[in-house]
Order: sequence, then C-alpha cells, then structure tokens
Amino acid sequence: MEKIPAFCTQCRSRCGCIAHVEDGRLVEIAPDPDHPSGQKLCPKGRAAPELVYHKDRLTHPIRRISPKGETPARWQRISWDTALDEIATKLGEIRDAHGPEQVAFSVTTPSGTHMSDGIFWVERFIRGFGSPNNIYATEICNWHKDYVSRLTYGTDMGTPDHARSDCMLLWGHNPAATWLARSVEMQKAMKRGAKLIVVDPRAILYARRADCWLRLRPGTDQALALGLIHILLRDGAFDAAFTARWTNAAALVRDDTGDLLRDAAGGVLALGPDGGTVEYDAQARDWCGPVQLLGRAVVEGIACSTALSLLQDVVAPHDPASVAEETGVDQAALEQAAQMIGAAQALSYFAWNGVGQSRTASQTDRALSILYALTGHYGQPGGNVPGTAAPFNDISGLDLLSDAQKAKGLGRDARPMGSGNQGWVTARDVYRAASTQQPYPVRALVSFGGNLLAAQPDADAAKVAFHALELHVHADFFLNATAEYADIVLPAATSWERGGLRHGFDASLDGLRRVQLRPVVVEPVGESRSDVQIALALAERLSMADIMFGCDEEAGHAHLLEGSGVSLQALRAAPEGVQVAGEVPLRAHETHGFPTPSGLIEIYSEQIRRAGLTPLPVWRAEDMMLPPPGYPVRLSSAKSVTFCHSQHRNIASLRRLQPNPPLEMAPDVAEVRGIVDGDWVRVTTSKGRFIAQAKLSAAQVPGSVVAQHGWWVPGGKDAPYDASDAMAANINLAMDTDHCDPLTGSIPLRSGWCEVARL
Ligand SMILES: Nc1nc2c(c(=O)[nH]1)N[C@H]1C(S)=C(S)[C@@H](COP(=O)(O)OP(=O)(O)OC[C@H]3O[C@@H](n4cnc5c(=O)[nH]c(N)nc54)[C@H](O)[C@@H]3O)O[C@H]1N2
Ligand SMILES: Nc1nc2c(c(=O)[nH]1)N[C@H]1C(S)=C(S)[C@@H](COP(=O)(O)OP(=O)(O)OC[C@H]3O[C@@H](n4cnc5c(=O)[nH]c(N)nc54)[C@H](O)[C@@H]3O)O[C@H]1N2
Ligand code: SF4
Ligand SMILES: [Mo]
Repeated sequence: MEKIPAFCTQCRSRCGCIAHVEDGRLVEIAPDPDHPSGQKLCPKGRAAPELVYHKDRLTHPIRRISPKGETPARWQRISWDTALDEIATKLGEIRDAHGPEQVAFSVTTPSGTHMSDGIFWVERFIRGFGSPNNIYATEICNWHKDYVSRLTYGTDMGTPDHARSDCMLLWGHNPAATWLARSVEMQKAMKRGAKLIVVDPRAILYARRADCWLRLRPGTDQALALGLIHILLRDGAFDAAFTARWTNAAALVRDDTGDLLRDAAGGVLALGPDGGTVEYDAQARDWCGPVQLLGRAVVEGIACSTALSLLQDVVAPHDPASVAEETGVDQAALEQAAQMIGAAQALSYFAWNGVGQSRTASQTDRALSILYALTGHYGQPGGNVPGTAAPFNDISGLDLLSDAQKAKGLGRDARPMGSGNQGWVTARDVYRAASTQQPYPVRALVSFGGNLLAAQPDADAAKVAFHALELHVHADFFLNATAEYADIVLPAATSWERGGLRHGFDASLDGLRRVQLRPVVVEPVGESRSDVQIALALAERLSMADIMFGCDEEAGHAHLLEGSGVSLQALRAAPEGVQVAGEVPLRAHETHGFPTPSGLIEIYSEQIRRAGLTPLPVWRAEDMMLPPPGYPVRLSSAKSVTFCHSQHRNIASLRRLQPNPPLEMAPDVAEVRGIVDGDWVRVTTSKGRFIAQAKLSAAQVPGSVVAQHGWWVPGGKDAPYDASDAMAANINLAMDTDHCDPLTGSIPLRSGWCEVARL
C-alpha cells in the first residue's frame, strides 16, 4: 500500500489528506492531521474511490450522432486528436471571422468541484482567447463577498482569524455542511470560549450551538444588518476611534449633490470639532486634526452632513421593533446580538450564499461590511484579515483580456461595475445572445464542467440557446443533463488522476501559509485528461502558446510561485506541502492604508453610486420580494454535506445518506396543509414547479420552506417520479430571473414565494 500526501479538491474545504493506493488503484483517503486543513474528512471525500472508478465515468471523447434534444442521446467514440482539431478549428474560425466574444465558455465552480486547482489555467485560456463571456455562477455565489466588499474595504471579506476571535458571526453560511476545515477552526474557537452569533432561517448545527441565533425570514438580511447598525449607533457601542481614524464616516457629504466634499486638490474633507473642515493627508494617511463623526455644517455656502450622520438617517427607520416585525427575528435576540457585537474584543465574520443569492446582495453586503467596519475589527488579530501569506503571481490571465474585449461582455451595459470586469457573465445573458443574436450571436459554447440545466434557472431558454449553437463542447467526468446537448463531450480526469498546485488553505491564517503541489495519485481512468491539458491542447492549436507559458504547466506554476520564496523543487520534495516563511499581514492598513480610492474604509461609497445604487445601503420597500397572490410561503434553498450542487447523486454511499430531494418545512406551513414528515409534495411558484419530500424542521423560521438544488436525476425507489421525468425535482425550474441585483446580476434564489401541496 502506497500512502500519498494529497488534498481533496471536491469542495471549498480542500482538506489535507493521505491517499491510499493499492496496485495502482485509489482505495481510500484518510485525514492528515498534520495538514492545516486535514483534521477531518466528510462523506464526499471518503467516497473518492467510488467517484474515480464509477461505471458511468466518461473514458474517451464522444460525438453526438442523434438530433439535439433527443433523449437519451446517441454517441460515437472519436479520438482526442479528432476532437481537439475540430474544436480548435471551429473556435479559430469564429474568432477570426466574428470575434472571440462570439465563443462563450462556462466553467464549473471551483468552490464545489475538482476545478479548484485547474481554474487559473482554464481562465487564462478563456481570457487569452479573448472571450469576455464566461458563465461562472459567481454572481449567485461569491461576488458579493469577494468584490462588493471591496467597495467598502478595498479588499475582500478577508479570512476570519478564528484562532484569535472571541466572538464569531456566521451570516447565511453553513460551514458544518460546506466547509469542514473552517468548521473545525470554529469548533476550536468555541472550545476556547469564543462566542457565536448565527444568522440563518434554519436550525443548522451552529444555530443550535450559538449563544445567539437570529432566525430571520429568508431575504430580509439587509433590514437585519441595518437594524444592528441602528443599535450600535444608538448605544454608541461601535469603535468610535477606529471609525473616525480609518473610515470616511466623518467625511462631509454635500446635501446638494451627494458628492463627498473635497478640497481643491481633490482630498476628502471631514467635519472638525469646531464645525470647520479637516483635510485628509493621503501621504501621511491621516486626518490633519481631530474629526467629528456626527454633525452637519455649511461650508462656503454648501450644506453638508457627515457620512455617519447620513448613515444614522438611513438606519433610523430600522429600530428594533420594526426590524423584528420585518425579519421575524426576536427583538431580545436582536438586542443581544448587537450587544455581543459591540462588546467583542476580537470579532470575525463570514457571510456567503445566504447573502449572495438575492436581488439586494450588493446592498446587503454593503450593510454588513459597514456594520463590521464600525466594530473596528477588520484586519485586526481575531478579526477578518485580508491578504495572503506571500506574494503569489496571478496567472489567471486577467491582464490578457483587453478593455475593448471586456467592454463587449454580455450584460456589461446593464451592469458596468459587475462581474463583467473579470469576464464573468450570467447564463441568461448568454442564452439570450445565442437565441436572439442580440447584441451579437453566441455561436459556440465550451464548458469545462458545470450543469447549467440543473444549477441555473431558465432551462427552457437554455435549450433554445443550445439548439442555436454552431458548436457545443462539454468536458466532464460524467454525461450530465447539460452535456447531453453538446456536440462533443470530452472525458475529464478527476483531481486524483492529475497533479495540482494550491497556494494557501484558507480555513485559517496559518493554513494560508501552506503551499502544496499535489502529486498524481493514480493514472487517469480511460483516456481522460485534465482540464489543464485540454485547455493547453486547444491553446496550442489556436497559436496561443506564447501567452500560455509555452503550454508548459510547470513554467506557469514556476511563475505563480516566483516571489513566494517557495520553489517547485521544494514542493516536489515535500508532497504534504511547505509553509511559506511569511505570514498574512495583520493591520496592513496601518502601513498601506486601505486600497480604496480614498485610502479609507468607505462607509459612504461614491463608487457604488456610480453603479446607480445609493451610496449608503438604503433598504427600499420595492426591493422586497412581495408574495404574488396564491404563493404565501417563503422559499429558499441550501446545500447539504452529502452532495455538491448537481453532483454525487450517482455515488451509492452518498445517495444512501440522502435518497430523496428534501424540502425542509417550518411546522406551521406543513400543519395547515396536512403535510407530515416523509410526504411527497409539489412546490409551485409563479414560474414553475418541482417535487420534493417533506422534512419537518421544528425550529425553522415560521412561514418558510427550504429546498436543496441540484436534483436532476431519477428518483429513489419510493419516489413518485421516474427516469423519464428526471428534472421533476429541479428547484431551478421554479426560480425567478426577472428581478436581479442591479450591480451584480444576482437573482433571488433565497427569497422566492411558493405554495406547497401534498402529492
Ligand atoms: N437554486 C439554487 N441554485 C444554485 C445554488 C443554490 O444554492 N440554489 N447554488 C449556486 C452556486 S453557489 C453555484 S457555485 C452553482 C454551481 O453550479 P455548477 O458549477 O454548474 O455545479 P454542478 O451543478 O455541480 O456541476 C458540476 C459538473 O461539473 C463536473 N465536474 C466536477 N469537477 C470537474 C472538473 O474538475 N472538471 C470538469 N471538466 N468537470 C468537473 C461534475 O461532474 C458536474 O457534472 O450553482 C448555483 N445554483
Ligand atoms: N457539501 C457541499 N459543500 C459545498 C458546496 C456544495 O454544494 N456542497 N458548494 C460550495 C460552493 S460553490 C459554495 S458557494 C459554498 C456555499 O456555502 P454556504 O454559504 O454555506 O451554502 P448554503 O448551504 O447554500 O447556504 C448557507 C446558509 O444560508 C441559509 N439561508 C437560506 N436563505 C437565507 C437567507 O435569506 N438569509 C440568510 N442569512 N441565510 C439564508 C441556509 O439555511 C444555509 O444554512 O459551499 C461550497 N461547499
Ligand atoms: S469537506 Fe470537501 S474537501 Fe473536505 S473531504 Fe469533504 S469534499 Fe473533500
Ligand atoms: Mo458557489
């Protein structure tokens, strides 16, 4: 038996592990307790051998020979050379005749798939090819925390330093199911006595263990965050010294234009104690005198208010009683949470899908970032710390996508400050372009994994678009529902069958110091090839070698590591990984300021105003998803530890753990409808319907049901649907894409309305 140090790439956790290989076959993976993310493994990780040797794995390239849409599709085996030549020729023709933007790509999420360590190569290929149209699901996944947060902090949400936190805030994120290594860090902190606040409609593990659980109604997060700010300001329980020194809270905002008041040189002006103004010295990164956080003044005839005074106005309507009414959160719990936030010595937080899948994702993230900024813990030990432990070069090719190409990205006109800046677009924008040729036709779609028909709404529009494509390619381990429409399907190797480089394991600040070059654990199954190999083979044929490090994986990795002090040689000698010498810098702002336009944390954001949103996160009644007549139940969704998205339903050991698609129901919703645990139910929205099995959830917020997305497979033995209706349990058939977040394009996957009936 060979024991190979590795890490699992299956989900965001990236757990360090030891792969056991016998006679060239992967037989088991075991935890690697010496690895910063290696304390535990989940059932998905343990099922790795089942996945690798699954009978349905794709083992060679295939071409569809039946008409598009015929199920099951019929296929013919082709060689890699035939497949790659044909794909590259067609992509080259479209690029040269019509422009690279007419080829769209889609890449499966690196947070929930093996793509996690192939992503920078695949993205480099796409951007180097020149396409600004990559469907990446980022707008319904992470864009709020990784990019909208930058409008406030200049950096992303950062890594929560749980090792030193005395209070942790978990907001719409369930690490016990979705990020095991983070969950382990939280448990260690709780053992040390750290307090916990959880904001979630469901009684997730950490909600039950929390010192304070804010059991909110789905979709009301922004109002809740504003309510917490209200209490902090009311009680003076925020960090006034940090707020005055390091944020633009004291900056003066012109009542007439809403612009920040500036001096002749463009510097921000704050309110001084005598009602005069105080300049910000960008060089010294400090105000030129003491500033005043609250107040109004008339400066040279211009009436102004401090940003914090305006924030106070914005949160004024969100008094505890109103917030309790709007969100369903108990008023005493709200006061308790605010008290804990104010009293914490070292507060960290994390907010993910519960916040991001909403039409107010941007402003909710802003409200949360402002709340957190006011506590003064950003960048501090025990708080959320941005940055990496060493300088690593980004090789994902952002520099290769020209501004001119970026400007052609679908959806750019509507959302100029959105994810189009990274070349990421929404699925629905690509569907529209492919089927209507507006603003230009999308002629080809090349997918590196993903399952658009299950993971995204608008399946009907997707199918129309697929029919319009001149070429549709999909690389995957399995033939999923979406791949059935492809012209050519390529067999992708799982991460166990290829190497991979990971620079930083971000469950903890210490983990961010770990760099690991995972060796090949077993030989690829059949003729399968890694996504990186596929991207490089296409790049070579498209004459892109010069921008792809000569199509040499090692050369790219060497460049990535160049400034980090770690060499490929050292990594090869230590397959369990090495710790870089440096550490993630704490309080980086004290030396560099915050990388925002002003150098300060921007509580008042002129940037977001440019995107057409309010510079402070005003909660607007019209943003609230109101129940359409006949659909009185709140519908949200969440993930389970058993599966990732639309994957793993075919893995026997996992399916046994969860044979059927669950609908977690608040008891009040079930009772009046005569629904009991285990009943099959139909969920209907104004957009569509799906079926699921009722799972009564005693403590879930009243009036709500929470489904699980990703079901597109035949039901279990007792399920009232069969193979011919595989999509019957697909929640995304019932999701609304008519309303979206104006900045990011996110859609209200968590704040829909439905009716539920027993089948
Ligand atoms: N209603 C609702 N919808 C949601 C969500 C929700 O919470 N509710 N969550 C959203 C989120 S956060 C995300 S990120 C998206 C995810 O959406 P997708 O990225 O589409 O994820 P999956 O549906 O799991 O599709 C993964 C496919 O890629 C294949 N695959 C896995 N690893 C690799 C690899 O390394 N290479 C290749 N070539 N293929 C691979 C798998 O076999 C599978 O067929 O779904 C979103 N959709
Ligand atoms: N096992 C597993 N792990 C995964 C994945 C997976 O599919 N399976 N996917 C990976 C990916 S791509 C991602 S993006 C992450 C996501 O990781 P998480 O953010 O943890 O994902 P979810 O479980 O979808 O949502 C988190 C919580 O939001 C709550 N919630 C639902 N509606 C609301 C709401 O309106 N407000 C608030 N505050 N909370 C709400 C849910 O009850 C849930 O507990 O997980 C990654 N890890
Ligand atoms: S939690 Fe994620 S990374 Fe860890 S073993 Fe499970 S699937 Fe793999
Ligand atoms: Mo995601």
